[in-house]
Amino acid sequence: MKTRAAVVYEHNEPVVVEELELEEPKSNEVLIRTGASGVCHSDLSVVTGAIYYNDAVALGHEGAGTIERVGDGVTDFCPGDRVILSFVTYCGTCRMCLMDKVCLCESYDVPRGFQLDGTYRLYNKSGKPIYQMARIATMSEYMVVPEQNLVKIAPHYPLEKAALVGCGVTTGVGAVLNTARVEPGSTVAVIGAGGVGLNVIQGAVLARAERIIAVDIAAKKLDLAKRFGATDVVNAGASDPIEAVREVTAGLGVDYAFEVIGNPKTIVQAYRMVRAAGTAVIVGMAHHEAEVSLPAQHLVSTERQLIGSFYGSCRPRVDMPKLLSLYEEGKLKLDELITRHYRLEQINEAFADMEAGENARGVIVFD
Ligand code: PAD
Ligand code: ZN
Ligand code: ZN
Repeated sequence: MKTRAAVVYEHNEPVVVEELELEEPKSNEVLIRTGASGVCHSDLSVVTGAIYYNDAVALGHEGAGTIERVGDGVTDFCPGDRVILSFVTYCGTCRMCLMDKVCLCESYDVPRGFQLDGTYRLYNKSGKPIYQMARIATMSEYMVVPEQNLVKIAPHYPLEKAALVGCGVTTGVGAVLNTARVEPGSTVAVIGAGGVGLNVIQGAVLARAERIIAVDIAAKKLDLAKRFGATDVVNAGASDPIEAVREVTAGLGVDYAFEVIGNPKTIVQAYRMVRAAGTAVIVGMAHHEAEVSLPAQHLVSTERQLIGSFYGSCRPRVDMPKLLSLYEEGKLKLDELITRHYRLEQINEAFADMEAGENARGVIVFD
């Protein structure tokens, strides 16, 4: 069958929206009609090569849709089911899965652009095979994906809201509640109040943090940060964010600093913002070859912790339905995250708006 998708052929060139041939689902795979796809900075990082695929790739990893058809052996899903796409595949039986670290599943050495049998489902008009970002590619009208990447949701949730739970919301809230396990009364700094950072802020609200200091260089993002629960804001373009955070915390530094940009400079800032025995949590995905340099003795003598958080250390089928329930109860903001809707053909405009700091989240909607 045919599908229109957003494809990266060359790094730092405009993304190509074109019709591709999509193969039918094989065993344990499912065909999805995409409802909506959020535009995350990780998609832009695939365009720039910061997140690296060695050949053409169909973009998108934050989406939700409706099941059209299922392949052989699929028993948990039926046509008509609404699902969120998770961007990790997990077996449920390996050591990491049994330790509840399903995002770090050790069972698959097939690179993430392929399906689990090591083959492609997408081909362009000249017959060239196209990878699927994170095995899913949500910026496509239709997708064939492993059933393990699906999270069934109640049918009444709007797909454009559910899509955001596929990455930004789960990553941000999960970094606070699952990875760092922030305690009530903590002081928290969040560097980067974009689509993911705003969710770190609302995660800190859910964790009942006492102070939540948002740091960004865009005034618009700092206004949004306040709406999402920041108690203090720092414009890093106008003042030194490390000093500003120290001022708010009586010279001590914060208990937790979250870096949500993916920049080695701000990763070091996060480390320097925490108090002794505090924790810097790195959420931003830096360029795949970037390195950070930290004061080695200081790390020991202050017992600071530096930890990474991938996909909010989530368990997709446990955490995503819970996040939607919190939304329904009015405890989690999803409507306010969506600044603008785009058609798939406007993907390059959506990336330009992201780089200009225009949106909390842009969302691509399909018919
Ligand atoms: P975004 O572009 O929506 O937000 C980034 C924010 O950082 C913007 O508000 C910028 O204004 C701000 N910013 C940029 N430079 C600075 C600076 N020097 N100081 C302060 N603020 C600055 O991106 P996003 O929220 O979609 O993604 C953020 C990062 O998170 C990005 O690296 C993405 O790849 C990563 C990510 N990680 C995971 C994961 O599993 N860890 C999942 C999803 C996204
Ligand atoms: Zn993402
Ligand atoms: Zn596993």
